Amino acid sequence: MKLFIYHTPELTPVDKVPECAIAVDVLRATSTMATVLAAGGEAVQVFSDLEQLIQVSQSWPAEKRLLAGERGGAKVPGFDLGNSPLDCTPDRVEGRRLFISTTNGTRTLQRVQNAQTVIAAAFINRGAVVRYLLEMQPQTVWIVGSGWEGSFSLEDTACAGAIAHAVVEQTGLPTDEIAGNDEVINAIALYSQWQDNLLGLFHHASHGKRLLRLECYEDLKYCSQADTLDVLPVQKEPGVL
Ligand code: 3SL
Repeated sequence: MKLFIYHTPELTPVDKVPECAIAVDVLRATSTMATVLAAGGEAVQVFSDLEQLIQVSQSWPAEKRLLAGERGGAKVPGFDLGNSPLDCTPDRVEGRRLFISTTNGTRTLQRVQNAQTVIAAAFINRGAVVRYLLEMQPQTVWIVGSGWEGSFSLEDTACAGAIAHAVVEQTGLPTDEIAGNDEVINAIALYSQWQDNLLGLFHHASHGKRLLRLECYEDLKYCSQADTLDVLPVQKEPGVL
């Protein structure tokens, strides 16, 4: 198995498709998706465009759908939910499909949707993702951070590093054998430095600071927990997990 880490979706090669692509948007899209599915959501369907989301969701029974929209960290007016994983309680999401559009995370999933297997990962479900990799042994794995509007974000690269770190540890293989690009070495180093204080890392991250200004401290705290949900959000059809 070779792992390749890309800090943003824009950095992924355009002429290749990996066997397995893992989209990461720790703050907060992939954390929210994992939470919805762990809470009994029927599925999560992702959109980059809000108008398209509204149109497609209308073909779904009203009592079986939830519309989640975030722009700039804030809830889109008129939508049921923003992008806080803490709003995705079982009583709210069970049996319902979440139609979601966020600034960066949903774009990452769309960018890699042609891979044979597409997974959404965050710190909270890192263990389930690593277990999948070790069981299925895909040859080529891309771990793609969402960043913020095309630029690097600390928390996504640290999460990519957390996945790579666990693969190295649990296979016992040398890092150089697992690493398909230099970003893997770099991301493992970042994660290793902060693994005991992920919430502290989020306080340094520009998007962490943005969310703190929006009074989302509890979201940061929730998303900084590692391996709390045993859920593997895997794509069933393009754009649907
Ligand atoms: O960029 C995204 O996709 C979102 O996760 C951003 S936010 O955390 O909802 O602000």
